[in-house]
Amino acid sequence: MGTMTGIEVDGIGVTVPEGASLLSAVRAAGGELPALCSDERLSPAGSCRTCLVRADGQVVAACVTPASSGVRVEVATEDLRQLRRDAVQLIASALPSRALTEDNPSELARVCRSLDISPETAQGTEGRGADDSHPYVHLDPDLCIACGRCVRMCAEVQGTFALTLVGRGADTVVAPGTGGPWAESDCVACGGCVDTCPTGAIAQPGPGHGLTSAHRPAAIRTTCGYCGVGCALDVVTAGGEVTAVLPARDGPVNRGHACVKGRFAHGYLTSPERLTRPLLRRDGGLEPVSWEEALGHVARGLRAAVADGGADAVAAISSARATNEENYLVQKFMRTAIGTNNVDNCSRLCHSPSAAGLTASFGLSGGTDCFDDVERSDCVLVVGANPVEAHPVVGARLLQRVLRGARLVVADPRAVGLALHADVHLRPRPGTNVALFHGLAHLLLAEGLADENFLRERATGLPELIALLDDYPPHRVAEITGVPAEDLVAAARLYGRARQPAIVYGLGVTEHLHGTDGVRSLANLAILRGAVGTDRGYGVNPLRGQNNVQGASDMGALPDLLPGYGKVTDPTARARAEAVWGVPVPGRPGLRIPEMFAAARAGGLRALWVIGEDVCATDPDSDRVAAALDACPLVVCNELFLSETARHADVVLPVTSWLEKDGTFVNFDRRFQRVRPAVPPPGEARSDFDVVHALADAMGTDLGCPTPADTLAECGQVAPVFAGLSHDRLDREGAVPWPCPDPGRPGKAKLYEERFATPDGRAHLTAAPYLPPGEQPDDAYPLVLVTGRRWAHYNSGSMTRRGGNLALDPVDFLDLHPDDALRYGVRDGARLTVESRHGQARLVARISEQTAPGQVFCSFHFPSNGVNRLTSDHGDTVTSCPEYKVTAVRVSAP
Ligand SMILES: Nc1nc2c(c(=O)[nH]1)N[C@H]1C(S)=C(S)[C@@H](COP(=O)(O)OP(=O)(O)OC[C@H]3O[C@@H](n4cnc5c(=O)[nH]c(N)nc54)[C@H](O)[C@@H]3O)O[C@H]1N2
Ligand SMILES: Nc1nc2c(c(=O)[nH]1)N[C@H]1C(S)=C(S)[C@@H](COP(=O)(O)OP(=O)(O)OC[C@H]3O[C@@H](n4cnc5c(=O)[nH]c(N)nc54)[C@H](O)[C@@H]3O)O[C@H]1N2
Ligand SMILES: [Mo]
Repeated sequence: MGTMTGIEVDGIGVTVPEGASLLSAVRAAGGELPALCSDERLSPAGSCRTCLVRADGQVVAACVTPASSGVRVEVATEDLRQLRRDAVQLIASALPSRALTEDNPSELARVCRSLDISPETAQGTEGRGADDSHPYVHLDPDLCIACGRCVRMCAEVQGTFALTLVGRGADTVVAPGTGGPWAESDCVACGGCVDTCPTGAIAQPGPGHGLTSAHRPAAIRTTCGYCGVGCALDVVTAGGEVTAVLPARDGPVNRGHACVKGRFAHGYLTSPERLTRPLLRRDGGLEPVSWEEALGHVARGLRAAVADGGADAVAAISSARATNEENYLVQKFMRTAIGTNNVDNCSRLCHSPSAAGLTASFGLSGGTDCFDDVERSDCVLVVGANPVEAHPVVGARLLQRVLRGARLVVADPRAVGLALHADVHLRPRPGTNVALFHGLAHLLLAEGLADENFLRERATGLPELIALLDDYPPHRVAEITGVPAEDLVAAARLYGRARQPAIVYGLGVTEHLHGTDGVRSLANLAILRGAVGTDRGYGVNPLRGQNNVQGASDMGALPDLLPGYGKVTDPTARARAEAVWGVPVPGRPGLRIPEMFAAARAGGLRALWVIGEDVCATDPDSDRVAAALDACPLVVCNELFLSETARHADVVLPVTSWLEKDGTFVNFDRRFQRVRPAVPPPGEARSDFDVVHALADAMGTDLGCPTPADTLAECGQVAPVFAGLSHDRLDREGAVPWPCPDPGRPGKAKLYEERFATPDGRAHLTAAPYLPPGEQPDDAYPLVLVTGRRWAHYNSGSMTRRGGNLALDPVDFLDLHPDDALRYGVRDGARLTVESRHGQARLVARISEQTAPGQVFCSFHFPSNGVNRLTSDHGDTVTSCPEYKVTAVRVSAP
């Protein structure tokens, strides 16, 4: 806690943090001041002169005057009131009358009402012309008061610098920096300008027009259901529909910020394509039926599958989009009602190598530090992650840290996002991370930058690693990775000499043939530096992907692990679950997702329940996934939409999404947060929670856990690391990280301060050699395709393609370097056929230097284009995570 300062406001003593402004001191003392150019999220501007007070006799703008010790502030005297009123009146008088209509929710209109400034004051003219080119952000320049809050929000919080003030004097207004219409600007629709604008000059169209996080009607607090950042959002509704989704200023991770998905991409809720009734396959087609009939069919099918092939002939893919409670219930259903460990989740496709690698190196399956700490680091190493697009609120916080002086090393083959701000940008060939990390480790040791005490007292494996690193001098690593030796040296020095370095990484590390080796050899760097489990750094932190992929795994929706990561092969862990569940738990690990498909194709898997994962679109080598589903006698799919997978199902069950359900999610830095229903489900859709219960009912079993709150409580009995968590506690405290064994004590945000959670209490260095990726280019397939994310769409795109985001990013591009465009005769914008050894896709060429020569990049957000027909079934040798990041392809333009 910082030092406090005592001051006096209208004769009453108040204490505020040192450095606070008079404005915040007055507000802390319960006083009200208009402050039209001020927002607590931004640096003060002091330009509007509406927050005038007297400090030790001088009239000053409270927002820019520091509350220095002992100062006497006058606020409520009549002359000051008049001065403030005059200032507001002057601003309001320049605006057209619509600025002050009676029910106007804008900050200016409210301030005018509180100061008894009549609506007739607004006498300004119209005529600057509106810009409604963008689906989510409309500009009405006639309402602009040039306070600059939007410009500062875009620069100081979001870091996009898309806005500027243009014109002179009274004609100054905000405009996109690129000059043209808003839709063609650099805006990434984070909604920051909309949320800070005090007049409604920048506002979202539709019923949420003019609502902001400062002034809104009653709202439901929930946690975003897109990516794993875990933004706290306030959902305003009317008549059972969402009016606006606003960023919560007290959100522990987002702190009043959000992105284009959480903030605006809720149009899918009311899409006419939403599933509202169960569907059953009859005579080849899917037909609407009652819940009773659908569930009866599934129950009979599951019984038949068990009768024909035993319990292991049934499998379930649980959903990282769904809540903890839903995932807990799914794995409990599979383990107790069916009697199999055949349950997995999309962590398999994503960060399973993180789970395996971090557990092997440090002991627990999660990031080592909390993001608030990572943000304090003086040198961040961002590896194979593109947070500016994939975790925008984290990307924005990292960018601000870098703009304020932290050093940044980015390791990514592409020149995107944070790479543009990096001190050193390492561009390894896709699939060569292990060599890259060993090269850095070699240099840390060679330059004497390792922490010898830490290595002696808290780590093992050093001699083996030293022996291995002999093979990774900079020139050899440069040959393997394509990264110049001097860049390696510069990066090793930045990371090695920093006071408190931090590592943040993504799928560019995990989605490889040797993804787990990648995670472990990256963890080596933090161990060598003693920058994990100490105050000398902030560890190794995966940017987990889905809203609840951490939680789905925490809850035991995994074939080898029970809730809380007890191994199914460990009799003690099983006994703990059995004591709570009252039935024996099978001791043999179940099938992983790719093994489920293989078993289905081979005829051994007789029923597959797919909950919220579009496996036919997002799993690799998708023609073979579809073949697996077609070979399986019963495929059941819980979905919001008729996804590619649902089209192959025998029964489709309509379910609710995050804005319609109750429970909890765990975000990327291990925080549990509440999810609350804001709108009712469409038609007959039910939550996955209710569907699992209803199916258990139809099978004649009772899973217990009648409510989500009871479910989390039961999970705490099975898994001691969650025993201190409950819905009540989260309702009171907001966010609580695990491990959290005790209801009376805080969870642990930073891990391993006393000891590592490995059996010997030490951090384990690995000495895994570099091995090449599973796919190599050749004459027939000369290019390396990397797949990943784009900012406006989310995974299969099932939600983001149904709403305004489609207008922001309407087609799927293949990025290729100008040299390759020339070599293969490809024009910008040409329709391309892309072929791999596994299949074919159709994309639109975009020529850019973001990708290196010989490499191409695309997303997988438009399943109909068939990107995952291209990707192979190679998987991480430890966890089977697909090698999505390396596929040899060729392109042709017809
Ligand atoms: N807008 C948006 N946000 C999302 C998602 C989305 O679909 N859209 N999905 C969510 C999910 S499920 C996840 S898991 C996360 C993923 O978030 P990220 O991990 O950030 O996502 P990606 O874009 O798949 O991959 C990250 C980077 O890895 C780089 N890369 C590829 N190969 C290599 C390599 O060999 N070495 C190195 N060093 N880098 C490499 C790629 O160029 C890419 O820029 O995002 C989440 N957030
Ligand atoms: N080529 C390539 N492919 C990839 C990747 C890559 O980098 N490259 N990344 C992989 C990664 S990291 C991941 S995580 C996967 C993601 O792949 P998926 O999990 O398949 O993708 P999503 O679109 O997030 O969600 C799947 C489905 O869940 C539905 N849904 C949403 N909310 C709910 C809910 O609450 N309940 C239920 N029952 N359904 C719901 C959506 O409508 C959607 O159809 O994709 C993988 N595929
Ligand atoms: Mo993911």
